[in-house]
Amino acid sequence: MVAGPASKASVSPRCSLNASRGATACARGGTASHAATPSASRIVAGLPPASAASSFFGGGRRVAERPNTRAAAVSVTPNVNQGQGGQTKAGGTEGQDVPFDLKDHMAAQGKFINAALERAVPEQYPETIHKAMRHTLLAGGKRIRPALCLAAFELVSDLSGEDKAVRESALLRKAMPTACALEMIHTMSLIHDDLPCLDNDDFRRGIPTCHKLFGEDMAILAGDALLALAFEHIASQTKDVSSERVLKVISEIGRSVGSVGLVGGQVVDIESEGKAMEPEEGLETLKYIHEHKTAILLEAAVVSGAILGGGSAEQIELLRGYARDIGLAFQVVDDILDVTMTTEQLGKTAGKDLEANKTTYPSLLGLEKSREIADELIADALGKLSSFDYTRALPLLTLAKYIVSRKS
Ligand code: GRG
Repeated sequence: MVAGPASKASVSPRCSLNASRGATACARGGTASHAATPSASRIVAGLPPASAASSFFGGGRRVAERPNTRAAAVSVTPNVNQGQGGQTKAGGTEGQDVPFDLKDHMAAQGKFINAALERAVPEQYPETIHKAMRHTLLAGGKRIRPALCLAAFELVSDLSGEDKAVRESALLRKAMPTACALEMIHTMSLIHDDLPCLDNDDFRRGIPTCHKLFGEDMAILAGDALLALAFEHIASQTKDVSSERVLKVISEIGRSVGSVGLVGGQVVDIESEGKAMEPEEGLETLKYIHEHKTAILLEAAVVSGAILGGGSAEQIELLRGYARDIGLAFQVVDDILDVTMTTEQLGKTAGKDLEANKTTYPSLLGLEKSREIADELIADALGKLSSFDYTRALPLLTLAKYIVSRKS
């Protein structure tokens, strides 16, 4: 742990986007310092940092080394109470008492997703590119996007009465190809984001970044190949879902990735660096960046799951609203973690935003206000689930909680 108390890490709003890169006049997160980067020799040797990659689920390459993530109680959880060890006792709107253990649920989903990803990207000729594609993909991320897709699918398609084998078979045929595609797209965006021309990062998910091990040429190509495979995988591997629904999913995800999605968010991020803006404009710009770089893929994940599961138009729109809220909250929390956690805790370089003098929620509004915003967004998200069956909505309800309470 690094940073001092919240108040110390808050930064005057006036400093925001008016500060150009490298300018020192603005307060830069008070005393928030960055924890030790893992030793260069470990990275060069291809070894993970001592307490390596973040993975919520288990099952990834390094997961066993990092079982530190537990859904902790948060302040904004109508109907959902977090018990010991991550167990949720759901009072429920009808006064039911439904035990739900997010940690167990995620561990099971994580194994399920990781096995599918392993099958989707086999080692084959040409070996180098497939090794590079698998390197970051199978390094054990939290798998939030595929988990959201599967959870939304299960919420709208009633599988709750089915036994495990029937349930898993339906998920594998209908939703898992899209869940895997979302993780491929997310991973390719991380690989490209880490390149020297963008964020220039040396490690990700607790292991060296793709370009560090395979070179920039292979990292660019690995990202490109993952992006292409993602769409091919949805089109060729989804079974027993109408072509119309599959096309809708491909369109939804395509939009979320392109120039008005992830790429657009990244472009505005690059162009706003060091640009002088009034605080209000700065906050608007930051919201645009977060909504497009981060929230939009979470939205695509939830909406795709709901489309594949046959959700009604009304259900899909409610779930879209839920996803937008948790997506923005996710990035606000990411900004907070950047200044409050260590490199080892995060599995990626901590303090990058501060170092690059980037505008973030904490730098604009301070840590306390940023936490409040994240809590409010999650409360809004939970509200949008209120018309769904409570028990079946538990994975999405608790995932929302996890997003604000996560530590990596
Ligand atoms: C998508 C075509 C295309 C290009 C990419 C580089 C780029 C354009 C966009 C940057 C997107 C980016 C890296 C956004 C940050 C999103 C974010 C919060 C990542 C961290 O997600 P976690 O915490 O990570 O879920 P893990 O490792 O657990 O999966």
